[in-house]
Amino acid sequence: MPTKKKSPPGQASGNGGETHQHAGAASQVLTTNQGIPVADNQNSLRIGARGPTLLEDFVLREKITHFDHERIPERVVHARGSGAHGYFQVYKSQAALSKAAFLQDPKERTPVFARFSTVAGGAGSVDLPRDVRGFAVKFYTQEGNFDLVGNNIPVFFIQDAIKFPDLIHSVKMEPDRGFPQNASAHDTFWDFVSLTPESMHMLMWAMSDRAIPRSLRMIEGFGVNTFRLVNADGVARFVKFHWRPAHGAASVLWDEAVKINGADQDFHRRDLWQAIERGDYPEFEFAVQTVDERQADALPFDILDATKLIPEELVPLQVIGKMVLNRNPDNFFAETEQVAFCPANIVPGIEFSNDPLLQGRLFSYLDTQLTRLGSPNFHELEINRPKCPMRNLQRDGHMRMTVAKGRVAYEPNSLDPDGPRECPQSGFTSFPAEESGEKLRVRSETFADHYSQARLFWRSMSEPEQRHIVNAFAFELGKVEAVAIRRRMLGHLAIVESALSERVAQKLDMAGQAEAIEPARQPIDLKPSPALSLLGKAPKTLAGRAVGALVADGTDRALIERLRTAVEKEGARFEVVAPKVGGVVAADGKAIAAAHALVAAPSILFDAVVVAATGDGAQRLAAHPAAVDWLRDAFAHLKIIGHVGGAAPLLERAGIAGGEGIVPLDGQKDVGAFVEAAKGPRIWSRERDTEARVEGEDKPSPKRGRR
Ligand code: HDE
Repeated sequence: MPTKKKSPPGQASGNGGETHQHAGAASQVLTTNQGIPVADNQNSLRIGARGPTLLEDFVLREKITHFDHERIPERVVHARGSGAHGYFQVYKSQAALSKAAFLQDPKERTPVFARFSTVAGGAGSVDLPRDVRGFAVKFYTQEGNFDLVGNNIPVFFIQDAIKFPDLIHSVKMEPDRGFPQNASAHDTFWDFVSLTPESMHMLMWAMSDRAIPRSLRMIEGFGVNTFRLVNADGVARFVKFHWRPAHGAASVLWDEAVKINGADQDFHRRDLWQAIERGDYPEFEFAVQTVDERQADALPFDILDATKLIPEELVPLQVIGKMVLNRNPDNFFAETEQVAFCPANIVPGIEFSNDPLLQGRLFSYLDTQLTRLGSPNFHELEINRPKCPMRNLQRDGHMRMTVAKGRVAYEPNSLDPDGPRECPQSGFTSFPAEESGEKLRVRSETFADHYSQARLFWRSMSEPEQRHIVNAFAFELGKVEAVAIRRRMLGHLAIVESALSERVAQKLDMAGQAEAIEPARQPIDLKPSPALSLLGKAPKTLAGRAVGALVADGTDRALIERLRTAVEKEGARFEVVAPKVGGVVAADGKAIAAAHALVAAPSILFDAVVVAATGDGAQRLAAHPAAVDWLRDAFAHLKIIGHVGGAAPLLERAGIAGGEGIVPLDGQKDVGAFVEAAKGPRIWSRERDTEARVEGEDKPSPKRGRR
C-alpha cells in the first residue's frame, strides 16, 4: 500500500526570530492536559511585548507545574537500571516439578519484562562500577505476575534482612561527605563487612570479574534465595533459580571498566538497546536446581542461608526454558523506571522458603513501591498490571485509574452474584510446612560456617581470575584509610586461604600485618566447582561482541570488506574507526565510511581490534596520541590485534613488537586466522608477564628497609 507522505509542519518565524512549527495535515494539534488547543508554544502571555507575564497564563503554569514534578524518588538500591520486553518459553512441561501454568506448555510464550541494574549508585551513575548487577524479571503469567528478583551473583552479603539497611548505608556515599558515588572502595563499606564474617563468600564474588561484566547480555542470573516448587500432588522441592546467557558470561578488565566509564557511561544500557534494535536479541536459558527436604538436610550447609550456593557438580542444573528479550521499552520512565518488582509476587506452584533474608524482602518491596511510586495503585500502571484478569474489591486511593462499577465493594454479598469470589481449587494455597518453636531473636548455628564456600570459590578460579581477585582486594583496601580495617580484612582472607591473604598483603605492603581472627566455625575443604570459573567455561565465540578497525587514507578497502563479512558471519559487529567521522579515502580512491571518529571510540569499546592504516596514513596516526593509546590499550587489555604490514610505524610507536595474539593481515588466509584468534580468550600471558615485571620491580629493596 502506498504510504501517505506526511506534510511537515508549517514553519514560521515569530517577532523575535523564534521558530514556530504549526500543525499541518498530518501533525496533531498540541493541547494542554485538559485538551485545550495551544496556539503558541514559544511565548508566555504578557502585557505588551516587553511587559510582565500574567498569572492567568494557564498554558505556562500547567506546563511548568508538571515539569516541576517530573521526578519521582529513585530506588533506594538498584537505582540505575536498563529494561527490555520479551518472552519466556518452557522447553517441555515441568508438571512433575511445579503446577505453575507458565511452566506447562512449550508452545506458550509468557510475556516478560526484565530490568538489569547496579546496586549502589544513583540513577545517573556510570554503568561499569565494581558492583553486583540486579537481574529482575516480571513474568506476566495467566495466573498473575511472578517476579524473579535476582542478582548476577548467587549469594549475598548478609544472612538476615535486618542487616540490609546497615549493609547499604555502609556501601553508599558516606553521609557526611556525599562520596564516593557507586563504589565499595571506601572505609565504611570495608569497616562493615570486615565486622560481618558472613560477607566473606559474597566478597570473593564481588572482587571477582563477575562484578565488571562485559555486557548485560553476558551475565548469569540467580534467584539467590531458596524457593520451593510445588506440583499438583502437593509434592514440594527446594529450588534455586538460574539464568544462563546464550552468548556466554564475559567480563571486562578493571582498567577497561575504569576507562569505559569515562568514554561511555551508558556502555551497558547502550549495548542492550542497540543489540535489540539490530535484532540480536539477548537470550538467557532458565535453569533450576532442586533438592527435596532429605537431600537438603544432607548438604554441608543450610539451604536457608543466602550466603551459600549449591555447587552444580553436587546438584546439576536442569535447563527448563529460555527468555528472549526482543523489544526495547517505548518510554524509559513509564516502563523501566515505573516497573515495580516484588519477590512476594509468586504464582500457584511456586512458594517461599524460610530463608530469613527472603522473609524480610517479602515485606520490603511493596513498602518501597508505595514511597517510590506514590500510591497504592501502582499495580494499575501498564508495566505493572497483570495481563490476566484482575478483579477484587479493593477501592480508591491516590491515582486510581480503574472505574469500578456498582454499589458492592465487599464480600460476602448477595447484591452482586456475578462479582469476584474466592476459588479453593485454582486459588493460591500456601505449602503446609510444619512450623513450631520458641519466639527468638537468634541466628541458627547451621549458618555459622562463613569461610568454606569462600575458599571453594577461590580454589575454583583459574590463575588469571585469582590474580584479578587479589588485585581487586588490593585496590579496594588500598583506598581504605583506616589501617585497622585493612588488617582485619587480611585476617579474614587468611582464613579463606593464606596465599590469598599474603598476596593481597604483599600488594598493600602490609606483609605479616593480618589481624588474627578466630572463625565461629573452622572452614572445611570442599571439592572445587569448575562451573564457578567464567574463564573455564567461556565459549569460543565472537557472537554479540564487537571488532573495531582503525583506518586511514590509503587503507585497503577490500581487506576491510573481507573483515566485515567474516566478523559479521560470527554474529559480531564490525565498526570502522577513522581519524575523522567523515571516513577516509581508500587506496582505490573510493570512500570508506566510518562509524566513529578516533577520539570518540577508544579501543576499550571493542573486543578485538584491527589496524588497517598503511603508508602515509600509518605515519600520521603514529604521531596521533589517541591512535597510540588506542593500540597500547588494546595490547594492555590483552586483546587480539590484527594489523597490516604497513601499520608498523604505529605498532612500533605503541611499543608492540609482535607475539601471541598479534595477527598479521597481509596474506589470503589471514582474515580467517584473525577471526579464529578473536573468538578465543584474551592473551593472559601478557598480563602475567606484566604483573611479574611490575611485582619484581616492586619488591622492597634491602636498602629501603621496613616501615
Ligand atoms: Fe533487593 N531491594 N533487597 N535484593 N533488589 C530492592 O525494591 C531488599 C536483595 C534486588 O530492577 C528495593 O523496588 C532487602 C537480594 C533487585 O527494580 C528494596 C534485602 C537480592 C532489585 C529492596 C534485599 C535483591 C532490588 C529497592 C535484604 C537478590 C531491583 C527498590 C533482605 C536476590 C529491582 C525496589 C528493579 C530492589 C530490598 C536483598 C535483588 C528496597 C530488604 C538478596 C534486582 O525493596
